[in-house]
Amino acid sequence: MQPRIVEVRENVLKKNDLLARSLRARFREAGTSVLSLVSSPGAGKTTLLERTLRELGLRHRVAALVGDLATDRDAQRLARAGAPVRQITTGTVCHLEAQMVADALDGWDLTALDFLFVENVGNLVCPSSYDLGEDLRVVLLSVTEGEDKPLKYPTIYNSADLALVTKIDLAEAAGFDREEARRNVEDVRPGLPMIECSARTGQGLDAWYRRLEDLRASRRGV
Ligand SMILES: Nc1nc2c(ncn2[C@@H]2O[C@H](COP(=O)(O)OP(=O)(O)OP(=O)(O)O)[C@@H](O)[C@H]2O)c(=O)[nH]1
Ligand SMILES: [Mg+2]
Repeated sequence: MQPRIVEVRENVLKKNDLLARSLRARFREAGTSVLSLVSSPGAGKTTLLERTLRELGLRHRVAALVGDLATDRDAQRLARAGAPVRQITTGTVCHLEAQMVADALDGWDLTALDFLFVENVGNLVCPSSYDLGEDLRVVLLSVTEGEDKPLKYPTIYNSADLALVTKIDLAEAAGFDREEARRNVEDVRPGLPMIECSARTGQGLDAWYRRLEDLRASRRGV
């Protein structure tokens, strides 16, 4: 039985990869920069996005998709920023798949969007295997989770393009060792860019916005 299970899994992933590829082509053609956010539950994805949609939304046309097993609570929070937002409810599935993103985009004019943010289900394991057609995959590590998470969940770091150390305002209270966290990320994914930030105080968000502007500029070929 074992080889058969592997076969089915490979087919599912292959199907996802093909769909992700066509999504990526669609985003490129429309000129939309797409970022996905992955992290353990509660690392601060929605809080960062609430602020990003509000602040980046002053200069760019922004929207978001958000995945959760249940409820549209995150979508409601994000919608308060005034941007178009859709919730993807996955039921028992612990990650987003390209098909779910494609379905959620139904009826949206991508050419009217500069940035699309996709908040994945809070999970450090499953989302790593599923390409969503994004330009940039951002992994969040909050200071309250412990510095060892990159060592314990390397695949998500290997699939990411940028790491955000979030809730940096709590670093001292949590006894968070920044250098150790940096070393651990470097061990599993040498050269992965890292930004320390707080969506609460705004610390470090200038570097986050600069990265987003750079992504946009590279899309326009500037
Ligand atoms: N002090 C502090 N708290 C934060 C910060 N960002 C988020 N939080 C808090 O952390 C908790 C979880 O934040 P969320 O933004 O809901 O986290 P999430 O990653 O979207 O969670 P899931 O969608 O459930 O995976 C909330 O109570 C936030 O107020 C931050 O920068 N500083
Ligand atoms: Mg959330």
